[in-house]
Amino acid sequence: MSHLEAFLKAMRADAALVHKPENLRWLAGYTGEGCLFISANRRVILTDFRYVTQARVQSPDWALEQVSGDTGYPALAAKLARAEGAGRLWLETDHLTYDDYQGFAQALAGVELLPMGGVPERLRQVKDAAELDSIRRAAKIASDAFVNLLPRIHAGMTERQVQRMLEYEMLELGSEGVAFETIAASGPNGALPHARPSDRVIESGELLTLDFGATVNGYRSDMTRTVGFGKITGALQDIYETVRQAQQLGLDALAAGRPCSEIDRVARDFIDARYPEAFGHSLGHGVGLFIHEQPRLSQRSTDVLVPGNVVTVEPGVYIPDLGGCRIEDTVIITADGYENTIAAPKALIEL
Ligand SMILES: [Mn+2]
Repeated sequence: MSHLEAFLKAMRADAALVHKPENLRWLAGYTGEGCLFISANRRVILTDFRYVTQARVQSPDWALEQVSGDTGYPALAAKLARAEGAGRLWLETDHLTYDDYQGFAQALAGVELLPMGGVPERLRQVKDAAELDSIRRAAKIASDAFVNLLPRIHAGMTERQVQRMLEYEMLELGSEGVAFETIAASGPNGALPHARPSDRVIESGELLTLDFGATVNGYRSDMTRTVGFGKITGALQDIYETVRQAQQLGLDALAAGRPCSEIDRVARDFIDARYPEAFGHSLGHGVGLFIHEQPRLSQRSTDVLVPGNVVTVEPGVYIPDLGGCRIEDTVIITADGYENTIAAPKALIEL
């Protein structure tokens, strides 16, 4: 079943307006601006002059409606909904601004507007073969870029210098861009899970956490490695070893049919016993066209893993003023376990 067929089935007889760029790509293969009108009988790309040719090439099976000075998106959507006799229209209320929503509500007076409620998000959880192939390629690019980077970085460089070299390497290896803003956190900055790279000079005896990803056909990879500079001893060495073991325990726990909350629990209990309060985020998340997708490996998740899920496993330990460590792979859930898309080593590297 194509993505569009699965979506139509989930929407039953209702019509939908789709705005998230990633969902435009997922449903129509279209990467320009605008939105989609989808009903049982019609699939239409609504866009402006700049994207008309692109839409025709990328989505030849879709009709096109062009906005103009007098006719904006709400008026076009209303015209299509009326022509289809749509009584109900699903909208991505978790994406539209309040003003956008008001505009559609006004133009679509008489049509019942419903929140799409995560329907595409639920359907995107299971990736097809082409999607898995793109994610594998994005993962290999990031992993290879990291391995290529190692002999070229050393104490005395800044976080930003390392970030630039890593991103350049991913682009050279074929990434369309970065999957998200690269994190490069050295020394005490490592205690901030989402530290922005700074001009801080990395010193010998410190850890550096690099969290980064590549993009292929819009699909992302996500990985984290923490590396040492000079000799890593004492508390930092213990932290690294704890995170490395917790990550392996999390990976070992992955299995189709297993609740996501259980996977999180296995890694969390191991860390909590050694570093209470030091692992304050969830173990992992789905990855695809968005860097953060369903399912989540977290205590609150009610999801159960199924083959075709793509999730990260990324425990961390963060100690204020001292530093931190996180290790992350992107993995594909299979019928008999998992496939790790990231090949880069995880033993402590001392550069
Ligand atoms: Mn991640």
